[in-house]
Amino acid sequence: MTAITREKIFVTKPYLPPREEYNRYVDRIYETGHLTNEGPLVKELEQKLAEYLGVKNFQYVTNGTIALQLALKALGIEDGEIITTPFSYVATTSSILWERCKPVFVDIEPDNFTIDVTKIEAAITPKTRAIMPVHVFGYACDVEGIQKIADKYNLKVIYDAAHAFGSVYKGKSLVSYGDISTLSFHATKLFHTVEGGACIVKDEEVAGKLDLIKRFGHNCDNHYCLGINGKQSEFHAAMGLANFKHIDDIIEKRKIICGYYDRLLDGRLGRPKIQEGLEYNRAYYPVVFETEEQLLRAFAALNKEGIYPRRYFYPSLNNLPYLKERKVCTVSEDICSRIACLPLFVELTAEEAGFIAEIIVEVL
Ligand code: T4K
Repeated sequence: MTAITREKIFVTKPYLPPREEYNRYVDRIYETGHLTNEGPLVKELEQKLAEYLGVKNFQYVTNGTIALQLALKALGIEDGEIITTPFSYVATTSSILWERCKPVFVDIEPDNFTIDVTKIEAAITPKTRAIMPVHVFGYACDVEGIQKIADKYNLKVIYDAAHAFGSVYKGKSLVSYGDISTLSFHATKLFHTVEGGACIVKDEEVAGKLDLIKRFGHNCDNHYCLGINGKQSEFHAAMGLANFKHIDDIIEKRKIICGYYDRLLDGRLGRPKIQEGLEYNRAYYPVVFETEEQLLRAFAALNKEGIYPRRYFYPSLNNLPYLKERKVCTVSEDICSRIACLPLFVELTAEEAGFIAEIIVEVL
């Protein structure tokens, strides 16, 4: 194995646009003095992203967590049970708890780690208000199956689509499904605005409510309802606009790196199955080891070389220590103990991907 001297390699490295392109947007902020509160760059970014995703009622907000909280509030869900997945980043569960609702975990299906639609109905009670599935890693939930259940029981569907930017399912952006879909534009995401998020809202009236509550619930001196500050700044929008120009290139480069891993790992590790009809965005490169012990050995070997993959996601969220009730989710707990995401970012070279794969193969 060839040891190469290199900088540390983390699970991701945020894409940064050419400085002069970002500066051009920042110059506009300096010219107008409009820094936040629905400024022109926020509006321009909203319009561009809505067009790119082919959606209406696109609202750019502070981050992907507040997007989930705003979604619950805008749909009038202030208590009750929310059916959700245990296999996600903690924000999915914590946003539910923060809004004083109860997360009810339904296990995942082992093929692509999204909520197991066949187990949802059994979890519905008279207190169930909504389903909050996650298009985890950018893979598609069974959107048709989930909608059928939601219609049957009159439930709202909020997709945590934090990872789904750029994934297209059956010709439509994955974020166009559900009553509301939320996105994260955090620095670690394939498209980012440093911090940021969005809500894509189906119903016009709900969209109006969300728009109002994300800016304190008032228009000038007229106060209509309880609100919060979920607005986004012009500087964040500037980064988004500068990055947006490169989005196709970013996705293309990630595809190439995933291709290297696919070839070099050659089916030696478990990989999620891409659903028929899904054009996958390559938001992450998850791999499933045979055992947790094998994963830990691979991590030790990689860390020794300054390479830091991440245990996305661990632990299974049904085991969060601050939950009042424990529910067993066998599949999620098993996957969480054995899954990791390998480094994936535009600047990762073929040589580096090769080195990472080589270390893993040697451990296996
Ligand atoms: N729903 C889902 C399904 C989500 O995955 C997330 C967030 C949310 C909701 C909530 O969205 P936001 O409110 O965050 O918009 C990261 C992100 O902070 C988080 O946004 C993301 N999901 C989650 C999956 O990953 P950490 O704790 O792994 O971040 P951190 O700081 O350890 O970063 C990972 C690596 O990236 C670092 O080791 C180095 C590199 N890095 C990171 C940052 C922030 C850089 O090179 N530069 C940077 O600026 O959570």
